[in-house]
Amino acid sequence: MIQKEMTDKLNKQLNIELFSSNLYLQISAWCKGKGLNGVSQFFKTHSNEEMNHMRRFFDYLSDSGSMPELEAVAKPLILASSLTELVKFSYEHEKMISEKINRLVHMAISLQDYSTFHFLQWFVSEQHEEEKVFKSILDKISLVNIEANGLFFIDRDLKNVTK
Ligand code: OFO
Repeated sequence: MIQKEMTDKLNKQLNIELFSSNLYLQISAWCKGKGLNGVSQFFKTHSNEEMNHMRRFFDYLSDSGSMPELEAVAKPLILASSLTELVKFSYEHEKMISEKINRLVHMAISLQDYSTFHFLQWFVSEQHEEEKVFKSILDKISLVNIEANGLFFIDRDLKNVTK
């Protein structure tokens, strides 16, 4: 049985993952509206991954005898007006998530909850990968002239990106 303090925080993270899934799904629609079908597909796939993250928290809580609690999800706001800004925005979002996962890890250690500590290790690696993916897209964008043909190449490239 997980301690209440830890359960509350895991449940909070479950709902943040749900928000992340909606955020990336909304971003995929934003991209499609601008004709960026490859980028749109990339973000749709990413949205599915976030939903899987949510389910991991859901199952862990449930399997540990705690009640997962789904909450109302905030409307996702996209604070970007170009592809570069959009990827930076997503990168910042992932860095924020990594910080939250790290705080959960700290809490699990301080409560001597080694089961939760072990569960969270997957997320520590996952966040490392996600930050790497968004950083690598930003690096690619900086290599091409995004205002000219670069947008076409980035769109084509992202269609095939999987983590
Ligand atoms: Fe983007 O990894 Fe979950 O939130």
